[in-house]
Amino acid sequence: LDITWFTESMEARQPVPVEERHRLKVAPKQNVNVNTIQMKSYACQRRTPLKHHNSHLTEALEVLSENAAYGENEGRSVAFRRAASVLKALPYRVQTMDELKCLPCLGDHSQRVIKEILEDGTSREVESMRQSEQFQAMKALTGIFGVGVRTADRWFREGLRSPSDLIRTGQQLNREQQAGVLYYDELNKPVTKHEADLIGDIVKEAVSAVLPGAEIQLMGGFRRGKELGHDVDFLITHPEEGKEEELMPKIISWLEERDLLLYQKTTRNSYLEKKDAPGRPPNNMDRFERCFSIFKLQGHAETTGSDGVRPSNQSEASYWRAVRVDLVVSPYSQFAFATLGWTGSKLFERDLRRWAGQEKHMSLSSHALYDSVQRCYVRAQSEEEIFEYLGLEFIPPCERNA
Ligand code: DCT
Ligand code: MG
Repeated sequence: LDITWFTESMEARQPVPVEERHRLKVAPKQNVNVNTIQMKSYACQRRTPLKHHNSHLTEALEVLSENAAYGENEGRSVAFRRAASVLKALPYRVQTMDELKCLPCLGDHSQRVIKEILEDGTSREVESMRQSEQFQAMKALTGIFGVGVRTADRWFREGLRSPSDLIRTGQQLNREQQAGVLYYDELNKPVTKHEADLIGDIVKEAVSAVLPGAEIQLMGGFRRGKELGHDVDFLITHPEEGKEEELMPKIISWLEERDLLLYQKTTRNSYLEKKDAPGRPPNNMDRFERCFSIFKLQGHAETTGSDGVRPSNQSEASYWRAVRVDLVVSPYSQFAFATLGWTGSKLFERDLRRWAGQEKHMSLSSHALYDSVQRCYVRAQSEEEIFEYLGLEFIPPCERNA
């Protein structure tokens, strides 16, 4: 999870859109069995596989989205992300602009860029953005654990461009950012599924040592079938409600005693149903007991250096790498909501909450679902039940890659 993120309040204030069913003719030459497909406008209504047919277009749109985020223009950033997401859900590779006519979420700017790529193979606007000093510096600086867009932008205006500039000029850094700079290269190297599984084994051992019977689940991108991620997310619970309270400090002590942590910051559970009234402005940050950490993953045949080779001065036994790990503890009664909320993708989650609010007059969080019409909380034991309450077809995790 990115620990610095944006608020959704602007979007939540927008008027309720009329849901449209967009029909699209599929070009017959592309070997798609159905001759019409429906593209729904909310990401949580669509099946979005991990591997899709339009990465040449979506990567460009995601650069535009990233750049808008660097400029703190969240609305614009989400708009480009939505456009990319629609293309990810298409069952074929787009070849002509005609095929896009009836698709939702494709604004003028996105269409312009898509047209350029279809005609010239590349978008000049996107390429020059990607090469720009500002884009590259913002990418490098926000790539530091603990650094958000605002801080990165301030540093950029002060002439700083990279983590080494921060060290050179002796910038004041908080504890998180110090760890971020120290382990910068490691943390920017993708985590493999294999490494995620190794960490999963360690977390399982820790959890079962301090609380027998506790359950642990791999979340985030790896639950959606990704082979690489920027971190590893775990959700922990216990079938006897209440047993999970104050579990995190015990897990952390177990890990620290074994020298398995390079950094950790634990926050306590601050969710109270009565206090966190559903009328509050939507905030996508949940309040579970959680730990943002950096694991010290000990040497293993596949945990190699950034060039794919284990550093020659380190034997297998002494080699280790730094990996970002998020641990979250949920009470059993909230586990289904926590599972849904921590599976992602971010856009899928965002649209689930938007769907709940705008189409169903409900308020969804990683803790609960509140029905504003009936004025009551809706309880659920599984993700399937939550989709059903929301009037949505169940989408399995591997198709939530919006
Ligand atoms: N999440 C969310 N809204 C956010 C950030 C996160 O709903 N603004 C949820 C969805 C995914 C989950 O938390 C974990 O977050 P990340 O680790 O940032 O995402 P990921 O999908 O696991 O991506 P990666 O593979 O890069 O870790
Ligand atoms: Mg993740």
